[in-house]
Amino acid sequence: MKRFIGAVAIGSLVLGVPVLAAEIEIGNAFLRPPVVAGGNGAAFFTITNSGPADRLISAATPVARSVELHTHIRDGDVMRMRKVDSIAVPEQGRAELKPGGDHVMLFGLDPAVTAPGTRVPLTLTFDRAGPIQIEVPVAALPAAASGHRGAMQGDQ
Ligand SMILES: [Cu+2]
Repeated sequence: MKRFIGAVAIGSLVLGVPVLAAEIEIGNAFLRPPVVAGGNGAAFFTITNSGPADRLISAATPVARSVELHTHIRDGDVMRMRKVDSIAVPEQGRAELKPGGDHVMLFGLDPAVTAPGTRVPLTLTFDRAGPIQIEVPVAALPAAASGHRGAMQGDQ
């Protein structure tokens, strides 16, 4: 396995493209649209890593005012969102971004891309694997969407 990874790394240098990204796979992606037009959305997905430990260090999209990596922390009885510098992806493991946990926060999402099924372009940049371009389909808002965290956590 180590020899295989070495070969991939050399290929990446020669080609000058992020061949290493093949070690990172993104699945189960969905975007929870803002409750209010022009508000904030959140993207969730599973990162599967077949290579060495890596970190998601940034995310970007042309259709939001700004994008941050977030997690939830417990503050007394309340779960609060916090910006984080990176989201760790273990070696030969996975990281799950899901409601109530880590997520990609999209501030001021363009109302033109919030209809269910719309595919929102998102560039994920990994410390080791480099940038990976994905498209995240917009999910329907949960019927009881009202900003309550309990409702959001049930929305998988
Ligand atoms: Cu957030």
